[in-house]
Amino acid sequence: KRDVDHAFFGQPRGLATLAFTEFWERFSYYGMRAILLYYMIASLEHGGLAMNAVLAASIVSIYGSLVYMSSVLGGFVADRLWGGHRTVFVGGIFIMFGHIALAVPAGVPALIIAIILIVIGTGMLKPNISEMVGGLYGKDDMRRDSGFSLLVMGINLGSFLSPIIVGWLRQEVNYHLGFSIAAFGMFIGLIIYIIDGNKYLNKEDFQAPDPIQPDELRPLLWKVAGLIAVLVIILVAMGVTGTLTGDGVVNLITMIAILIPIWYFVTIIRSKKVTKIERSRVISYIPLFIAAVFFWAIEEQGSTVLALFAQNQTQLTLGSFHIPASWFQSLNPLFIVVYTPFFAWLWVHMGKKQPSSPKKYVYGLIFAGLSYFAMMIPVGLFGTSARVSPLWLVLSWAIVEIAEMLISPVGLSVTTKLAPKAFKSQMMSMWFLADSAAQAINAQVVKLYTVQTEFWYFAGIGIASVVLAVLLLFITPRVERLMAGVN
Ligand code: LEU
Repeated sequence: KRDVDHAFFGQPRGLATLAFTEFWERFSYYGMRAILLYYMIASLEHGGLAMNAVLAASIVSIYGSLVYMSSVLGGFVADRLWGGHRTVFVGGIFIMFGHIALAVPAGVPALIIAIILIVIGTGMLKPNISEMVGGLYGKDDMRRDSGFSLLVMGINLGSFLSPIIVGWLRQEVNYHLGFSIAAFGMFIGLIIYIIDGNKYLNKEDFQAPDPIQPDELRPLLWKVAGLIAVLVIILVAMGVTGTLTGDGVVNLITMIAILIPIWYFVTIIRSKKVTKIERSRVISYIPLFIAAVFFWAIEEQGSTVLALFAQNQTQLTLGSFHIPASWFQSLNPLFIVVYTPFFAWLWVHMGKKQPSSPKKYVYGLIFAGLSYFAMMIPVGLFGTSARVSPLWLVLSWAIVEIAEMLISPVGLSVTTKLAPKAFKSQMMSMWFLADSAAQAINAQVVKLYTVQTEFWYFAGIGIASVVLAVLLLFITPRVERLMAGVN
């Protein structure tokens, strides 16, 4: 009999199933995202929607914010209704139909439907894939960290390949063929998931770990009804006051994305189910959360601000070859794939002498700031009307991805370690909520970005990041104490 528990690079065979599904999901997400901004701002005769660039960048940000905000919903459905297996499957179907909506040339209505479907679908799929990967390993299984590294490799291989393929197709044919390849990617992911899933996934993933009890149903429905009522009242009020515009909705979502994590923190810290030490750990997580928000804000601007820079201010012709601007989106995952083995080696090599998690965050914020300082150089040297070498963008991404290595895997692991027993999945959501809040803030911040303000835009955000790093460094000893034994 084959040893299913060690069949994939010495890892459980289920890891391959989950990593491949996630590969295709990220392929579709980042492929679509690589051309979405360009689709919105391209003129009608070039097959676009002829939107203003700032509004388009704002919408891309708010879309990203919602995609990670909905992980809260996905966690709830898996924990309390369906279990992870079914939730992921249904999520994948939503995502696929979202991309199909964009594959048909139906303008803004199709865009809105696609965004809604992909937001719901990704929320159901992505956090539960991570959760199920964690579930493949026993508590003391030493393979756990390398299992997650392989998942990250899958994510980034998908994110790397898709802007190249999807971006090339949009350049050579049109946007809609690009979007349909994204749909096709998710379709392949689902097929693999169905064929393999039944055989190799944990039996526990086939039912909800904490199903809703009949007596909980009523209060829950009331809560949901209340939330919907509040939302409707707000929307009506916006309609009456004439603020129910694209911009108004963006502002509303920004506020919600900032309020949700605050509400989570308050609920967890005040809960009676949390012990004293656990509470101290959650408090130590607040500055780390803020730092993560700041880092993701810079990182996620790669697909808005830097994407605009790639299209408008970068030399894209190499002889007779025209580089699709969307190809720059592959730099982020490319550097992750290249750096990950080095950092894995580095932490093992440094062993106990390696910096604590808060210190790694400090260094991460400094590199994030440096990546924006790097963008000031070409703008300062050549002005904003010149087209500069693509290598400046390569340099900026090479630097920001060092930051990602210091914050993303570290943050994921410290989030789970600082989680109180009673709030494990909420803390997991918190990790995605950091990115969600970041992109919600970006939806506002990108409004300051114009070609005229560009130099100071990069300067301001870069300096802010370094200042935040210094502040975090100052309170690091206190944060470490609050972490109570976790490092
Ligand atoms: N680049 C990451 C991913 O696609 C972002 C996430 C951790 C918010 O998985």
